[in-house]
Amino acid sequence: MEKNLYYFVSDVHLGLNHKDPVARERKFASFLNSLPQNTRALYLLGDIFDFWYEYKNVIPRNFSRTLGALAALVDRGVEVYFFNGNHDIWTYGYFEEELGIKVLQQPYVAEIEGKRFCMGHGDGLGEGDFGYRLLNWGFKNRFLQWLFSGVHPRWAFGLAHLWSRHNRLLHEDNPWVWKGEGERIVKFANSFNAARADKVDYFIFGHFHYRTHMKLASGGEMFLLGEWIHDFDYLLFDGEVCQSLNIE
Ligand SMILES: [Mn+2]
Repeated sequence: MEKNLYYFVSDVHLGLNHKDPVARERKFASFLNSLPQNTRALYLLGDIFDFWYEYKNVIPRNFSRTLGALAALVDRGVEVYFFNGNHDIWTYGYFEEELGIKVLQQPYVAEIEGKRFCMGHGDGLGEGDFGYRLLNWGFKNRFLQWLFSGVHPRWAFGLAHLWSRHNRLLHEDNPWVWKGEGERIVKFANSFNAARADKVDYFIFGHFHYRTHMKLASGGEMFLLGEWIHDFDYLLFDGEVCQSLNIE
């Protein structure tokens, strides 16, 4: 019997003005279009869009091929799941209602082919980082969102792109270094597993733009996904093993 396939991808940052954004989107859309017939599910683990903001009757331009490919996957019976990343927090029903995608909240535990997965974008999990939490609270606050939705898109999108660029420059000035066991996400996964009887086999997160795989002290393994700005990374689970892969 043919195996069921499960794909995980994050941090495509569509729309980010880096090199050739149009070519990047086409590459992502053709990846989606190329998923084999035995694909059961696709998990989009956040920051697929560098900025997504939808209004009651309007969605952002530039992503037609991606949205079309996602709709086609849903229509052929693939389950598509979407986690909001810190760049695409602001989804208000379009993905569910028009595309048939299920929007999930992290940390989300799912049983897949007898293995237990814990998934999410990975931002803000674990303890600490007060500044980040405060910003995140503001971003997720319904009243502030309502105020923001009254800002003309010319200003709203202008502001968002400035913010995203600032984020990136910050990273470039002060290169981030993976701290291994000491990293907040690793501590989160370890305490998550230590606290439960039904242990998670695989923790899968995005956000860090750092592809890695590690065995956890508390049992289970963690995979962090890479990104689609310089590399084109994804993870495949075939019912038995998880593999980090990338497209040339
Ligand atoms: Mn992120």
